[in-house]
This record gives sequence, C-alpha cells and structure tokens, in this order.
Amino acid sequence: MRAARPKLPKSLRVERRGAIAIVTLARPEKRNALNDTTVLGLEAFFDALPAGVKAVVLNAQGKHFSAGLDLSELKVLSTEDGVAHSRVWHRIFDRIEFGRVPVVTVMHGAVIGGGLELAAATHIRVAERSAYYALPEGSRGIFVGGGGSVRLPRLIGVSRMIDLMLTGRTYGAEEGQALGISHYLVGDGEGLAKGIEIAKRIATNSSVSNFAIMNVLPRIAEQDRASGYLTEALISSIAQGDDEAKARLKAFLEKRAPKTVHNRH
Ligand code: 1HE
Repeated sequence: MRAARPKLPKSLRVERRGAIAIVTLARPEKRNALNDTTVLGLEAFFDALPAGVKAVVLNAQGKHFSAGLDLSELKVLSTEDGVAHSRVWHRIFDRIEFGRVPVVTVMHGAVIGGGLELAAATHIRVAERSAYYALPEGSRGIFVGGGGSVRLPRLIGVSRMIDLMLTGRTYGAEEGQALGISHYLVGDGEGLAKGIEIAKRIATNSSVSNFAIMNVLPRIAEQDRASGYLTEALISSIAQGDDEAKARLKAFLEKRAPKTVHNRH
C-alpha cells in the first residue's frame, strides 16, 4: 500500500521520467549538508514512491554531492537526543537500502561523512571525476552515525575506514572506483545521464528479481553457508515460479530476448 504523495522540503526536488524518479539534493548553498528536514524528506519520498516507479536516481545540485551531516543541528543535541538522531538515520537509510526499488546514486565533488553514508545505503554508485570521499568525523570530535560503520567496512574494509577516520584523508574518484566505492566512473557532467541509463536498465528487470537482489542477497551474504544455501534455494524458486520469469525464459528460448554480450562500460 502506498501513502498519498508527500509534500517534500525545498531541499529535495523530484522529477519523474517514465519508470524512473530522479531525486535531487537541492541545498547547494549549504553544500547539501543533510539536516533533519532533508533526511525526513527522503523517508517521506521513499515511503510514498509514486506507482510505476521501478528505479530511483539520487543526485545533487551544485558543486558537491553532500558535505554530510548538518553540523549546525548536531551542535545542540544532548547525548540522549544524539542516540535518537542516529537511530532515525538508521531507520531511513535502511528503508532505502531494503526498500521497494533500486537506487542509483550519482556523486560529484565532496561526498563527505553522512553524504557517503547515504550513498553507501544505495545500490549502485556512479562517480564523476570530481568526486572525492572523506570521513572527517575524527577531527570534528564525533563518529559516523548514519550506518557508516556497518556499511562502509563492507565496501572498503575496516582498515581503510580507520585510516579515513583517524587521518581525515580523502580518496579521489579513481581511488574510490578501485576500492569499490563507485561502480562506474564517468567524466564531469556525465553522471546524471549515466545514472539514468543504469536506472532505466534496472527498471526493465522483473520486480521479483530486483526485490531478491536488493533484499535477499545482502541477507544471504551475512548468513552462515548452510542458511545461505537454503535461503538461496527458497528465493530462487520463488523468483522462477513467477509468471514474469516464465514469460522471460520463453522469450529467450524463442529468440525474442536480448543476448548477454560484453559491452565496455
Ligand atoms: C555546512 C556543512 C555541514 C558546509 N553542516 N553547514 N562534514 C564536514 O565536516 C564537511 C564540512 N564542509 C566542508 O568541509 C566544506 O563546506 C566543503 C568542502 C564541503 C565545501 O567547501 P566550500 O568552500 O565549497 O563551502 P563552505 O564555504 O565551506 O560552505 C558553504 C556553506 O555551507 C557555509 O555556510 P554559510 O552560511 O557560511 O554560507 C557552511 O557553513 C555550510 N556548510 N558544510 C552545516 N556539514 C550521521 S553522522 C555523519 C557525521 C558527518 O557527516 S561528519 C562530516 C561533516
């Protein structure tokens, strides 16, 4: 069931293109720092995804993807409120990661702290060459709070995250690509087109397969082998039992479906 279309904050813009929705962080004057209004706006958007949307592209306006947590809001939080604040980010980023549709993030310029945590909660990341990554929490006297300590070690390893956090160093776009932060690396100004192309491709998959890839695969990866094999057997039989799978397999066998060939990305 889907809620009525929510009123989104000024810091978020949404555009619909067929089966794709493009969400833009639109607070460039604050370098898209993530304040409560924006993060809750993301939740409202993903909770009430318009019918027919099969993939989302997340990008950002201005020179930077995101300067991370809005530090002006954090400075007034008590310890107890800080726990609650972090738990809200966890809830919302989990909602994105384990949601209804895959999300492709297009990153450029600064992808810092909470901005990197947000990108890590999405499914595919495209980086423009201007993108750089940092976790300056150590120097700000804080810690990641948007699930970064859970997600980022799975992407780049605990040891690299320790280095990022202790030293405040940055990784450039090429380094991020080599480390697996981004899946695709493109020229400056080319990210959105690439993100839309990828989202359109994802939107042609069966919804059951996309659900299994987003929601089941990461769970299997965290299970022991025996549980993983069992979960895999269950979800693969659910997927292949669906009418959509039957129709797609038939189309291939009747030579009506595209072949899997290698194209350079
Ligand atoms: C901000 C924020 C912010 C900018 N919260 N207001 N994140 C950081 O430690 C990164 C902090 N930001 C920066 O290092 C720089 O702003 C940038 C490298 C991203 C961009 O530099 P620049 O020269 O283009 O912009 P600026 O002049 O520094 O900032 C423009 C305005 O945005 C300015 O406000 P103004 O009213 O003076 O114009 C800045 O104060 C404001 N601004 N970044 C609030 N982050 C869930 S836990 C996650 C923990 C974290 O994310 S820690 C990482 C925090």
